Amino acid sequence: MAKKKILVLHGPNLNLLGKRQPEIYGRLTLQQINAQIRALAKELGLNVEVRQSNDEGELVTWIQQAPKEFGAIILNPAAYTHTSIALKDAISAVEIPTIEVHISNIHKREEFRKHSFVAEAAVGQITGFGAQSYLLGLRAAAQQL
Ligand code: CA2
Repeated sequence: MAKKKILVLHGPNLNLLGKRQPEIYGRLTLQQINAQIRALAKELGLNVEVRQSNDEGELVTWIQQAPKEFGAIILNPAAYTHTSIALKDAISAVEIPTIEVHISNIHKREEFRKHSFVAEAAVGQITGFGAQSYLLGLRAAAQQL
């Protein structure tokens, strides 16, 4: 039977949510977003584990290890979206689906944010719906299990 557990990964600086730049990222803290993710997961009958790291290598390791325990990954790679071939390669190397999410619409911002290395390996990208992006990502991940 497919594993029902989903791993949600938040990348660098997302621990600062709610404290700075609310006009771009909203007023919810990471803890509040995580509470919304857990509430929806409960409603959908899914198990979720949520982690945040500022460290690219740690995110790579978590992605590599994910198939042992999880059926899908929801990833907001934050600034590593635009720089990290290591994350792209890790996502390509694991046999479970990864859904890329962003709070802001990366295509409506600075030029450098328009390219995502992660998108080249992810199943799809959800961008620009605020904290709802994670909830849409969870529904998409549920379909992938
Ligand atoms: O919109 C998103 O979710 C991003 O992944 C957020 C990243 C950004 O580099 C991506 O281009 C788009 C930035 C996360 C940093 O979040 C902060 C939150 C509050 C204060 C400062 C940074």
